[in-house]
Amino acid sequence: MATLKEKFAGKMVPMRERIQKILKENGEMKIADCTIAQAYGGMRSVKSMVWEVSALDPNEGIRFRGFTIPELQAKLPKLPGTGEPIPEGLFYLLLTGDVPTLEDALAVGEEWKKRAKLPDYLIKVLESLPVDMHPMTQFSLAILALQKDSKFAARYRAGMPKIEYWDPMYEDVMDVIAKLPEIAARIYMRCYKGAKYIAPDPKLDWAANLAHQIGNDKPDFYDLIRLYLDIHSDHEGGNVSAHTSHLVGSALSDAYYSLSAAMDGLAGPLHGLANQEVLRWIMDTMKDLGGVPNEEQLKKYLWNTLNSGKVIPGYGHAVLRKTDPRYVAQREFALKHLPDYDLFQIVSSIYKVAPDILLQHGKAKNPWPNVDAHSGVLLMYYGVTEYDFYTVFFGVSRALGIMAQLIWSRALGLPLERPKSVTTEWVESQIKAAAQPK
Ligand code: HAX
Repeated sequence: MATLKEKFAGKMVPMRERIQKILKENGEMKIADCTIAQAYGGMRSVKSMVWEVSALDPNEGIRFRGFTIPELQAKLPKLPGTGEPIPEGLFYLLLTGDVPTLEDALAVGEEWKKRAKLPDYLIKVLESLPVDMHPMTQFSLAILALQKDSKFAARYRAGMPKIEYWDPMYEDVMDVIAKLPEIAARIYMRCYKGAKYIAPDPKLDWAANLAHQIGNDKPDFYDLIRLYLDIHSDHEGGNVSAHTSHLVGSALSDAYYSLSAAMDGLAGPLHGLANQEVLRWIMDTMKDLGGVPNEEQLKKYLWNTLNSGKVIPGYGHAVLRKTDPRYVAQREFALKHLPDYDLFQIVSSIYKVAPDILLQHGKAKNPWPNVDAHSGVLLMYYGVTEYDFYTVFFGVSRALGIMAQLIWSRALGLPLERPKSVTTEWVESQIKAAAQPK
């Protein structure tokens, strides 16, 4: 059996040739124009970056290497007696484009276990942080601290040729992904459980070990974390976390810099932090209304949120125009495992009433729920009540997609990202010139 690294190396040369042919024969072909509104409006829909590992369709949602979430749930390897694919297999798919066997996925897991031990200096860094520092800040700092051991940075300094960049990038990516569950768990146990650390269990898979190290060993919770880490892993290249990692990596910053920066973007409330905001919003609703709200009360509360100039967290999307399939996957998990849970009932009631309200409100282009509308309630059900921590789970998962792409970016020799900016004065001059009679 070829190792993941050998498998990737075999894919790299044909892919380089494929892209060189496209650039040589069709490099000047136009694929997009950018309007003034797009330049001011966060570059929505401007096709100006290549991302190999996943693609997002506004109506259908995410496909990982061409596969929808239900297709992946059927095709990717699962451990005997469990319900969801292990993320080790998803990473293999994202990196190589091929569906792994269980043996392939387990080999990735073994590789990660060998690289998982946290260095002493990192533990000291974590122990030095205030426990009331946001978990995402701690997570980003921990990843950044590991940069000290970057193999890419060391080899670059020693004068590595460009053709070799992918190799130490691969090593850094495998090293950092391996360590994320323990970093996350240490932050959780220190902030919320009096620093009662639990050692990783070598018999468990990468996702189950995260659950285990936060002290939650229910088999259904293991499956929830596997599902969670699979579905949050990637969402094409233009979202804030993915684009940040791509941009930072394009300066030949190593995987640690790139991932830490991506986590800073994920920590924004319009992006990954929305998952904690959803829970905060639901808890505030229950507190203000003195219990589980009925649909009429929810409608009123949703209008109050909008009328006070706030967004409804977990709803809307910059690309999607239908219910997010990641929301649907989590809803199906809830229907199977916790159909009567009161917070799930609230999430379902919001799903019934919020889209119509957002349509009447008339601003959001997409009134449907995104991934973050559902994830917190599932975690809450299994006892992870500290919602400030939720985005860290998202970050552990998101590393899989953006780090697989980072290896590809170095393998393909993608250059420094450097779009052109213009001033408003320049925009006005163009408008004026266009209005002149020809
Ligand atoms: N509630 C209220 N207003 C909303 C809204 C929502 N859920 N979604 C969009 N709008 C508003 C926007 O704020 C914007 O208002 P202004 O014109 O006053 O600025 C208007 O509708 C048009 O926005 P849009 O084009 O539909 O959406 P954007 O592409 O600008 O933004 C967001 C996409 C996801 C940021 C947006 O829908 C939002 O703020 N949603 C709530 C936060 C959220 O759930 N974020 C997580 C998104 C998924 C993700 O990245 N997860 O990590």
